[in-house]
This record gives sequence, structure tokens and C-alpha cells, in this order.
Amino acid sequence: MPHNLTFHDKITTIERHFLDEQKAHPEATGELTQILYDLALAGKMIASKTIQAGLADILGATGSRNVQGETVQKLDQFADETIFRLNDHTGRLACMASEEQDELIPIPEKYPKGRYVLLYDPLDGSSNIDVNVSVGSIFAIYRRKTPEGTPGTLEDCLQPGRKLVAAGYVIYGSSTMLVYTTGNGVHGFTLNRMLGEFLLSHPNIKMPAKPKYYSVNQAYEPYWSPGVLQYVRWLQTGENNLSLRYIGSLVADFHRNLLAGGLFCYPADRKDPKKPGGKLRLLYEAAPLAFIAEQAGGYATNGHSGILDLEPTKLHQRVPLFIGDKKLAEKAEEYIAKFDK
Ligand code: AHM
Repeated sequence: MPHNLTFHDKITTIERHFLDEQKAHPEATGELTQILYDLALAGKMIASKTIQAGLADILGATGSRNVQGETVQKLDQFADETIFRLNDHTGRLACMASEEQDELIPIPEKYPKGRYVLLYDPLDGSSNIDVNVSVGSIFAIYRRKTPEGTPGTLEDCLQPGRKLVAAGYVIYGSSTMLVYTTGNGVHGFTLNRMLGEFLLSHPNIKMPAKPKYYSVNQAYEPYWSPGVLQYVRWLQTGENNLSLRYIGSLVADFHRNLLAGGLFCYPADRKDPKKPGGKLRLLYEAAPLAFIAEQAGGYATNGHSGILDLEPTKLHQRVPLFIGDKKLAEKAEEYIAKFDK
């Protein structure tokens, strides 16, 4: 009976894991642990809504109001508000920023201002919800740069990924998982719905040495630079023996490649002149996933330099992204340097 737990098996809840990690840092105040715990709770709340997606129609929602006359909230707005409301009053954050909001999100005046900054993409790939495809929330935590006790500023948010103290994501898929790092390996937890608890299921995740997949939106090929085109041609050669997998939901594509081995690319393209630097955002998507990739033995680059070394200049900065297997990602830099002058 290989799947039956005995009393000798260790069951590690996310709380126990965070506390164990905290013990390894005697100087820790526990604040970061609490922020992570609040984000895990946000993940559970968002998961409980995503599994009901589609039911609003059956239960009688009309237009933007449901049967009780309440406004039906879009899931991405619900996710955005949930993360904000669980973190606005705790005194642990100086400010927040969300992919869903144009400007920095201040901590309300009535609450104390803390030592950390939280940046998040509340529901990445949300257009996939309508067709029952996995989506995810991504979070990034930095230490503030400005003096403690004052309201956080843009300077606190615009930090390079190298300064991240924690990053992670929650994937809402066939099961809900939370994956995170504080720079001490990457750990994955699966939500046990019966218990309402995240349990450690994937300790110390490392990307497989041999990648299996590459993931790119091949339809944009006519808009790629010569370097990107030659690089993707190289990925397709027999020497790499890769299969193509592209969901179009970043967290899901990244998660699959993290566990099974592979590389995700969203290069710059000439399709939309308003987005010359690709589609994905440096602060909410690329940097936190790059931290996880590196901690799992992978690498992330914009095609020229490491994502974690980029100095952001604005909150919603977009960046080309090649992330996952280290050797494959480094090869993107070689091709781009050689063919794109
Ligand atoms: P969104 O910000 O509208 O949710 O878009 C982000 C998503 C990512 O999850 C995914 O990797 C990418 O868009 C897919 O884009 P495309 O359809 O251009 O391939």
C-alpha cells in the first residue's frame, strides 16, 4: 500500500515548513513568514473561486449582476482585491504593486507601514479561465529601501530581481499548488482540499538535467528578429530532441517546464508596435519566476543579460523572456548576439 501514510511519515504543512525555514535564520523576525502565510491563504481563497468558474451562468447571473443583485466580480479583480485585503493592514508592508493596477498601491493611512514590498500578478493568463485552462498568481517580495515607518515609494518597488527576498506562484490547475523560494531552494506544496491545507509535496525542486520541452507562440514567427528565428530553428533540431508545448498561460507553462524540464520563450516581436519589448512584465512575471528558475538550477534572460540583473525603470516594464533550462536559455543569448546586430 505505497500511498497510505503511516504514523511514521512526516506530514509537513506549509506553516510547519515556513517555521522550520525561519528557525534556520535566528535573526528573522517572522514577518516574512507571515507574509508568505497570508499569500498562501490568498491562494486558497482564489482557488475556491476558480473551481466555481462557469457556475455563475448556471446559478443565474445576468450581465454583471447575480441573483442576489450583487455585482459579479471578474476573477482577476477578485484575486487582486483578495491579495490586497489580506495584506493591507498587517503592518508588514510598505506598499504594494499589482499587474492589475496602473499605479503603486499605498498602504491605507490608518495602518502601520512595514519593512517589505509586495508585487503581484493576481491572476496571470486570466483569459484562459473561460476555457478551463490552468491559471496562476505570481508574487515577489523585496525589502524596502526607504526609511521604515514611512509610506513606501516607487523606489522601493523598482528593484532588480537580485534583491528579491522571496518569490513564488500559486497554480490553479488539476490541483492547486504553491511553489516558492526564499533563496534556499524551491519548494512546492499541494492543496489538500479536504483539510484546506497546503502540504509539502515537492521539496527542493531541481529542473531535470535533460530538458524535454520548448514553449513559444510559434504563430509570431513572422515578427521575430533573425536571432530569435535562428534560435528557435536550433531548438527544433534533432540534437535537442525537444517537443513543443505551449499553453499560453505563463504559470502553467513555467510549472510544467520546471518539473519536466524545458524552456519557455516570449521573445520581443514586431507584432504590436506598442509592445516592442515583448508582452510579459519584468516586475510581476519575469523577475519572480527567474528567481525560482535560478534556485532550481535554471536561468532566465532577456536575450542579452540575466533577468535578475535588470534594473527596472517603471512598474509595468515589459521584457523579452527566455526562462527554464540553463543551457537552452544561454544559447538564446548566443544566437541573439550573433544574428541581431
Ligand atoms: P495577460 O496579462 O493578458 O494575462 O497575458 C499574460 C499571458 C501569459 O500567461 C502567457 O504566457 C501569455 O500571455 C500568452 O500570450 P500569447 O497569447 O500572446 O501567446
